[in-house]
Amino acid sequence: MQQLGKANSANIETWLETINTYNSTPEFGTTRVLFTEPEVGARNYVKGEMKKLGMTIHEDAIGNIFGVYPGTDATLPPVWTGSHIDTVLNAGMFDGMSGVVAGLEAVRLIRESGISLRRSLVVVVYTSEEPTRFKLGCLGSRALAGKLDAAEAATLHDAAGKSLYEVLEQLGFPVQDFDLVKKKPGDVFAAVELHIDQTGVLERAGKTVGIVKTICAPTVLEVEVIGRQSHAGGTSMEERRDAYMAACELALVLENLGRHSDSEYTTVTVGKVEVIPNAVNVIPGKVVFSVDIRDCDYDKKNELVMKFRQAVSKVESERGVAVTIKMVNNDHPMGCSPKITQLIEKNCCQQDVPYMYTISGAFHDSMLVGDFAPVAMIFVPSHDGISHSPQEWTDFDDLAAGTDVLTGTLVALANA
Ligand code: HGY
Ligand code: MN
Ligand code: MN
Repeated sequence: MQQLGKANSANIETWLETINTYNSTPEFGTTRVLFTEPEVGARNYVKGEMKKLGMTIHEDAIGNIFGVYPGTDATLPPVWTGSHIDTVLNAGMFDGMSGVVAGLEAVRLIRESGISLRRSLVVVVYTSEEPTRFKLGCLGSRALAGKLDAAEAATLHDAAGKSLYEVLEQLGFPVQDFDLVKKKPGDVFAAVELHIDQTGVLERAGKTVGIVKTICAPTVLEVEVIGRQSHAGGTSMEERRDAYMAACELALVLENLGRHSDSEYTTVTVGKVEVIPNAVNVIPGKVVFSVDIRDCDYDKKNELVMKFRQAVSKVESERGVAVTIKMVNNDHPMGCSPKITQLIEKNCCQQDVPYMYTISGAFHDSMLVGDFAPVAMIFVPSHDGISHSPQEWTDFDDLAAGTDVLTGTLVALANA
């Protein structure tokens, strides 16, 4: 009986360390923004590693990379694994990359074992899971789910005013085939993503694997506050229409709504603030700030947005400012497939890997892939719960153990 070997943590470390060299901020963490030189370099490196593993490679119109390890029956819908390799600004080296590397290691183990798979196994590198360049996350998986088409890609602009569509076209992606990106239910048999926990839950519980039950979803707003720019010394406190103070009041309203939500998974973040003209002795006339609201209960998330809108009207009338709210995205939480989570649990038990069920406060590509395929996620511990930071860390042995559970699960699905 052919046996799967054990994942090699040194292998995983080498892959992650090498991907990490494709970085535009080596002086402070890792920054690999969609379709910038480091990210294109990392894409090419990963494709090279896929080829070494005997995989054939396909890329779609939005730049999703599919590394295919062939099964014996090409007519059967494949099994997917994978994640993203783009990052937030000054990130760590594990968020996303862990899932891509675990997929490569799973293929290496299966190939070396001689075990044949009925269904092909596809390692996917999803385009731009992070909203860093175009303010919207999960661009590749969103297009796969049919929630981002060519016309919408032309309306997403980066800070330089370039649209996603233009960038794709300039890089030579087949934008004319954008409509072919979308997958329909049945096209993919199952999709399992390994990812770091990005909280301290697993580490505090002493568990090596987290089996995700539900993936929380974001509602992202862009809030513009227009007041009246005027002199810091010449304008009395009564006659001011200070856009920044109004924005601060709204931010505290949001924090209060988040803290007093009756859903334990509600989070509210104001992460990005633009103050205009941003001068020491000028009362800001305009402020634009981001709002990132998460929950695994869609209705509760919408209820919080509605309460925020009510608070906006109050601040407008009391402060004499004008506020506009642009909804960037309002995603649905995604439940993971119990069929697959039970398979993951079975592999944890067979391999004697300590595990627990958990919820993902972070969003992931699986949140959208779940629109057309049954999904599940395997978390591995983040040290001190730190992520989206240069201090992000996951032990390579934990990554190897998570990869062994992933590999066992993928083989079972591919031969189901
Ligand atoms: O923001 C998120 O939840 C993900 O890490 N991009
Ligand atoms: Mn992230
Ligand atoms: Mn991620």
